[in-house]
Amino acid sequence: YNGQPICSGQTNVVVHLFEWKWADVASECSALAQLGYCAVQVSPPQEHAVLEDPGTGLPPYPWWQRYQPVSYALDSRSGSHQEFVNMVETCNDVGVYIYVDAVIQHMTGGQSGYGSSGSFYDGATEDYPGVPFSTDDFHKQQPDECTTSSGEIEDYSDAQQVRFCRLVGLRDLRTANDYVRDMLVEYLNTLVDIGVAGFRVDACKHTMPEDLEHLYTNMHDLPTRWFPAGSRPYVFQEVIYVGGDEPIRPEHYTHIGRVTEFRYSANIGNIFRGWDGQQLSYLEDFGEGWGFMDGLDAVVFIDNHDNQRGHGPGGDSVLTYKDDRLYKMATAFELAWPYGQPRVMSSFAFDDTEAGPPSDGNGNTYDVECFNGEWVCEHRWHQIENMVGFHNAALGTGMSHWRTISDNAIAFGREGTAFIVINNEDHEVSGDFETGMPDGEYCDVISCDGPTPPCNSCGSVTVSGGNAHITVPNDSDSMVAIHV
Ligand code: QV4
Repeated sequence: YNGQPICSGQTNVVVHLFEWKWADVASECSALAQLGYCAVQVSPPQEHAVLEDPGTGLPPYPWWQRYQPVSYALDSRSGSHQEFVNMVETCNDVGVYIYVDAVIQHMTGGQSGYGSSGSFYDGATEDYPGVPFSTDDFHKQQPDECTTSSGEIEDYSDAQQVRFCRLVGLRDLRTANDYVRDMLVEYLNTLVDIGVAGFRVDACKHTMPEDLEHLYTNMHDLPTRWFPAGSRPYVFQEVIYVGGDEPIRPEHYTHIGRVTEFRYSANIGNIFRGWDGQQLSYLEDFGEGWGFMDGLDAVVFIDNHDNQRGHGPGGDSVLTYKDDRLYKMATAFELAWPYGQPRVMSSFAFDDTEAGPPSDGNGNTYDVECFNGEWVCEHRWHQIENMVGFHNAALGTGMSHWRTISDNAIAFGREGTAFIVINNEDHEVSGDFETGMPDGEYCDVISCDGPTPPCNSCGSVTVSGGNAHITVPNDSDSMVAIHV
């Protein structure tokens, strides 16, 4: 395992097109290629529970029904098997790869019904004929497995419970069992053979690292139709850690794949909000300097589909599209800063934290139409999409030319490839900056369409002797960014 994301060309930026249908992802891929995105994280593609009536006070067809697998048929709220294949092929052909959200640690909650592909299931008796899995394939309340009387995870400071009891009632697979492993490997390999290049693996904290390692090492090489012979699927793992004395740490998983760095998300929210005594100047050593994992092991993000809506721990400070000005600044920082593999969130608008994506009364998801008030498409916000170009131009260089202008205004460069000023003060900032950039004129990618002059009715920066005079207003963007 080498931790290198599978991307085509000089980029490593992932966009999570949360709850998009496969046909809409396919249509988006040529634009994503143009903008320099590496890959799309898609919602779980396997057959899932269909929760028309999930319980009192809950909306029909919540987004999280997709985290309750019924079988590994590729037939979900996002579309059919054939639509999934079409998406992977279309995107691979333009060099934008698909990373699948793999839900492999559990099946459904305790209800029974029919899944999105029509398979019957009964969570109460742990019967999933669509796989098939039956009760022997699930952890039991016994001394070497789940030790709580409820059968639930009750205490995250007890690693045994976290691995062998149920996460919010979800039927907990015996992932050390050969048959269970075979079924999971078969699912993953079906995806790899279609051309899926990577995986976001769900709920890894709840599975032993050796069980995950078995799955990863038994995956096929990526198909040579698109990838060099011998290419291995890319893996990053969801292990939430935001501090405290939990015994299970991200570092227990970094030898087998990258891991999501949730401390990044929680702390960047505090910094930009100015909570907890935080300020922008403290970003100077953001990353390992803050006790985060090695940046080469980390996947970083401002928000994810859970913490943007209060699911999972540590979400209070998290910035979302709802805080648009701070969100643009934080995402620009994420894409400008050389720590971790960046992921950009693309949300649907919500008030109800449990509600599913924009859809009709039968839970059929609507086609994506960016900026229509329902599909937020942060990844197409001008300031964010242009920072993907900045990120890629600077990829492989270190941070340089740091300058603390004031507590909440900072500037830094990327060893002569790029330079950014971020102003989170309540007034304009202005100054002469040593940028390290080659002399010449650059267009500000925050206000312009691209980096190359002429900068028609947008900001331009002239570098002379490596220095530039830059003024950054306190407005809805509050940034200036240039790159080669
Ligand atoms: C309820 C009760 C339980 C009870 C159970 C009875 O709360 O106490 O035992 O009924 O059956 C939904 C409901 C939840 C319900 C459960 C089972 O919200 O109330 O339990 O279904 O019916 C998503 C959502 C969950 C959702 C789940 C399955 O966030 O709310 O649960 O999907 O539909 C921890 C983990 C971390 C996890 C994070 C949310 O360490 O791994 O919590 N994050 C990932 C995903 C997340 C997903 C899951 C894991 C599960 O990112 O989206 O949970 O696949 O931190």
